[in-house]
Amino acid sequence: MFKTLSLSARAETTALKQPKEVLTYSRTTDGTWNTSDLRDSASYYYFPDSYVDRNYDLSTGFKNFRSIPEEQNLAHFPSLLEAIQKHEQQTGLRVKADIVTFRGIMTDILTLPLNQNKLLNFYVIAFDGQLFIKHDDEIELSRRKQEDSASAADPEKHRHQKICQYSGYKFESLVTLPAPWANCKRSTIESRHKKTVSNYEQYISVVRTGIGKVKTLLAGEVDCVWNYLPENGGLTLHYVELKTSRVVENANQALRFELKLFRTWAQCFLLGIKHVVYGFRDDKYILKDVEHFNTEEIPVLLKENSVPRKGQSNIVCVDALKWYGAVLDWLVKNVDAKDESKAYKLVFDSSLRTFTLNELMGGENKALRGGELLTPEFISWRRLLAQ
Ligand code: 0WD
Ligand code: CA
Repeated sequence: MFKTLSLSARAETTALKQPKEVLTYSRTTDGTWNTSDLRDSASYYYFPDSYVDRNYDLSTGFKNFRSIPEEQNLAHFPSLLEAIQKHEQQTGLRVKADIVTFRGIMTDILTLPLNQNKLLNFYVIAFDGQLFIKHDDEIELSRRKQEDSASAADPEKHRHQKICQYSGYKFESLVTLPAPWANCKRSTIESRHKKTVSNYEQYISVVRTGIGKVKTLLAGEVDCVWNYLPENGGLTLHYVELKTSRVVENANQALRFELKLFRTWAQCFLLGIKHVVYGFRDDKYILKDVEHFNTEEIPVLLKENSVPRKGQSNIVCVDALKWYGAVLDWLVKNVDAKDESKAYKLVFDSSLRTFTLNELMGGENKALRGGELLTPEFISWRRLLAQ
């Protein structure tokens, strides 16, 4: 089987569901996953405006960065499925969704109309009436290695790129606290700039949401909490996405920033995250400014406040949503959620400007159902639940 969807496809309506957090889980400082639903592993935003005058250097500590190896930093299905299973064991019900996947995959699809050079490669399988989608990790890893070795040819540039990457994590560790402000010691707050930076810890929120008739269950990394976490309901409205960017000084940089802001909007919109905080650094990695955006105001900013784009129209978020709606609709129509004998590759090829869905004929189906995506534990659990 071979099906295609043109990049010009748009859904007629984009009826949206308010995202609702179902569960959370986390990656700990040693890189292991804690799939018990522990909200206390979240960190909290605290960075008063006046702290900007302190001219923090976001490259400080670069040499001591505790950086998780790339092979361990892939979107990890076994831990997601374990967390879902624990949640279902508590409720006694299967989570309702047509598609279960990581938010990053959906961000790639949603932003595709404005990022058409991107190559996308995902696996899709149906299990227990739901579709599960994951990255092709091999392609993802080799793409990253290639990018890295290409830039390694110019050591200075390579170092700059590495420090820029680091500065994002440094910014996170500078503006967050391990607990709400009132529960932190003054010394914890004031020594944050000296802390060793690590990207091992992650807090993942799993959210039920959807577009049109398609219901999704998306797992995404959340950076921190804005103020406090309510007992129940509206949790994602209290989350923050942290970003860093170079200070914007000319029209070209403004254009690039708009595209970044668009991608950030997509990322936050999908999980229902309300707050975005950008740290702006100069070429010497000094933090010059910190700006807060409400996710819902970003589409208005992009539409009305846009820098002229050469021969291109403004960034229209609702158009991207119509595309996203069309893709999900097409997927659930073309993959039979009850047919567990098949596996598919979902590929976007920029030269053809189409998505293709190919049925895989090799050993992929067996591998994906034997640990590469589904785990034996999760399969047994769902069989038990269905009885
Ligand atoms: O390529 C990787 N290493 C990826 C890892 C790609 C996509 C996801 N992931 C992992 C994440 O680390 C997390 O454990 O999957 C899980 C869920 O992620 P998600 O929320 O679906 O991923 P996404 O929305 O793409 O990115 C969220 C964060 C990033 O934050 P920023 O502020 O940079 O968007 O996941 C991390 C990163 O912290 N992340 C990556 N880290 C290193 N290399 C990468 C990457 N290529 N992609 C995402
Ligand atoms: Ca972030």
